[in-house]
Amino acid sequence: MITEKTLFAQHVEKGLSSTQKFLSSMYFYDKKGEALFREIMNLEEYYLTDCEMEILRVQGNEIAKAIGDEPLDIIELGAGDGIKTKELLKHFDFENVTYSPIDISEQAIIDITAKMKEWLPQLNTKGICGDYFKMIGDFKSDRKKVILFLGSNLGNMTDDQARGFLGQLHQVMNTGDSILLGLDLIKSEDIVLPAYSDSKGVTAQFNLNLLERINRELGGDFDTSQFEHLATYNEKEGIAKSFIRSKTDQTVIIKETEGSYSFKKGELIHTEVSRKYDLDIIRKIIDGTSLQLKYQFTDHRQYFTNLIFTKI
Ligand code: AVI
Repeated sequence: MITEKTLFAQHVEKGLSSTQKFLSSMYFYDKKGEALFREIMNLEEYYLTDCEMEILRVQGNEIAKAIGDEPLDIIELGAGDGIKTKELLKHFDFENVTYSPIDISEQAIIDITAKMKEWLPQLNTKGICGDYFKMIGDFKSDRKKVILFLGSNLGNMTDDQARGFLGQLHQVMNTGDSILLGLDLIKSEDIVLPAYSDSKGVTAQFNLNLLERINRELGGDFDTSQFEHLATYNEKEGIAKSFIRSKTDQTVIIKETEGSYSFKKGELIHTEVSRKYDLDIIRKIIDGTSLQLKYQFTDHRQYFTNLIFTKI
């Protein structure tokens, strides 16, 4: 059986043996990483959460109307803490909707289901644990589906990965089903860069936790004080990138991969992309699917957008 641990070990082995070292941001989210991400979402500099919250709070009623008042199954991919989703769900007729958060983590589903039942007791909430596409494909209902993918989570994929993801998603949707996508918009460096390089150093801890996770789970001997967080942003392409930089020449041993990995002073491990969008970029990504952009909502500063696509 291939366990998550061996997949993680294989990934680390591949990423740290490459000429341009990399590790996937997918592995940020262990227990400590999830807690650090919650802290990031509360930072002044991390504008994304506030912007999307404003859209859902101020325009939630219009978004709900745009989605329609027929019986609906609202399915959320990677629901997080549910605070933003609650703002949207409030605007639906609870007699007519069900809410199903889907997550690979059982604990995440237990937590979000319990919270939603406490916040909106009249809403029929049924959490689902498993793989997004399989679970949506297996979802038995003859109602229209609305899939929520908020928080600019799509932005942690390359454009090719995002194309593949939305392509697969549209294949498990029926005609008339919709997606509500939350995306961070391209804007200037003075706004984006501090969001990924905050003054309290929480993002740095979040990034370096990846090395700590390798130490904890794979028997690595990273001295994390000898590495530092680096964030970059290229406004022209609209992509923020995170790296871990080695402060010195050093060698690290990882028991589980049975390997040793050398780092030169200044050498980078690429850990994350956080893509920022405009309508042209997102149109190119959905090109070739039968998803049609129907509505666009933005916050008052036009930093963030929530888009509704319908499968035609
Ligand atoms: C989850 N994701 C959309 C966040 C982002 O903005 O890329 C993760 C994150 N990375 C650093 N700060 C937040």
